[in-house]
Amino acid sequence: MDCIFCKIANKEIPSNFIYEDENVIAFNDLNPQAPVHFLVVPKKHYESLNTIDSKEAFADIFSAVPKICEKLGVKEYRTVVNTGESAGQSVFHIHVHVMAGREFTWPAG
Ligand code: DGP
Repeated sequence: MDCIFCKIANKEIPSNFIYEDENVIAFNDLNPQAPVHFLVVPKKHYESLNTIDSKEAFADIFSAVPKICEKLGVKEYRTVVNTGESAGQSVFHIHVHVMAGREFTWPAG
């Protein structure tokens, strides 16, 4: 399967991880939308939120977010999970965007 985030997770593409544990990695977004903008990505390939098949996978991904934020000294942040093309998903390996360091508006664009 030709998946850029699988290649990053497998270290086929060198990347600076800001976090790694048994199941999850995090790295800075290539196209940052805020002073802090990183992605939390499971090592296992799931196309999107719609195809996650275990509570453990949800827990692994989302429990990493506050851990990483604490490590970075980030207390307030926006999390985004784009699901499907019309919602803005461009990489079809689930990831949580975590953005901080500026004011965010609502509704999201
Ligand atoms: P989304 O549009 O929600 O699927 O977000 C995909 C994000 O992934 C987008 O903000 C840009 C980022 N991205 C895509 N390819 C790479 C890459 O090779 N390295 C990094 N660090 N980020 C990437």
